[in-house]
Amino acid sequence: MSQTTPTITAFQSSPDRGQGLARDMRVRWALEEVGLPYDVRLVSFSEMKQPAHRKLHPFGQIPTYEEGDLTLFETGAIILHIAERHAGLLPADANGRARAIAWMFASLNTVEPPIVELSMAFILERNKSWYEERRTMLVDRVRTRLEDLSNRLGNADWLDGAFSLGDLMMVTVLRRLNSSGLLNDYPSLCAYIARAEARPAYRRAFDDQLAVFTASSSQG
Ligand code: GTB
Repeated sequence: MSQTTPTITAFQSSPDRGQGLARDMRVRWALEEVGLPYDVRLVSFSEMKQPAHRKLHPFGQIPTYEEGDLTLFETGAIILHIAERHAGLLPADANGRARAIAWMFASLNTVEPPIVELSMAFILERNKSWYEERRTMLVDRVRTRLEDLSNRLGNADWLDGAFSLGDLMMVTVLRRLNSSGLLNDYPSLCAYIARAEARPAYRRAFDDQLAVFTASSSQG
């Protein structure tokens, strides 16, 4: 069966300055894990809101995924699509697959929301008089998730047996806390992230998105 080379979209100039925190990183990493070559179309913030891009992504965001006559948005859907068609991100047995998918949803629905809320509060509310009080509450919510995740991971390498799309998504979610210092209290989670970042597929994806940022910043 011939495989159409997929095209994803990514920020022309990522606000994270190439730290691999924008969500195209997840898709790049998944594609690298399964060994599928891909093209990248870079879009500016204004292009993202134009009708042409909104046809691909109703909310005017990145990443999108185009493969033949299929267009997808939402990183969870994109990564599941890749994992279902190519070996490397899901276990062979049906129950193991279901559990790996549950971990992917847990990363997106249970762990990511409080992390995003904390970072959005910093971006949008840090000059408000009540910010410190709100931050304390948001940090507590994040810590609750980190504590529970750390307890479940224990000394294991990955969340449920072999590395899966659940780990891939969870690690990209946790990395958003890098600059907060909150991860430092959870050595097993730090080791988990480091283990994932040492994977050759992760390195290739990271280097590729960094090269995009480096090129965009050298163009002034
Ligand atoms: N739920 C969607 C998915 O998983 O695909 C969320 C997609 C999304 O949030 N896309 C963001 C976007 O396009 C980019 S990744 N934003 C532009 C807009 O909404 O107008 C979010 C992101 C952006 C920047 C950083 N950073 O600088 O650290 C981190 C994460």
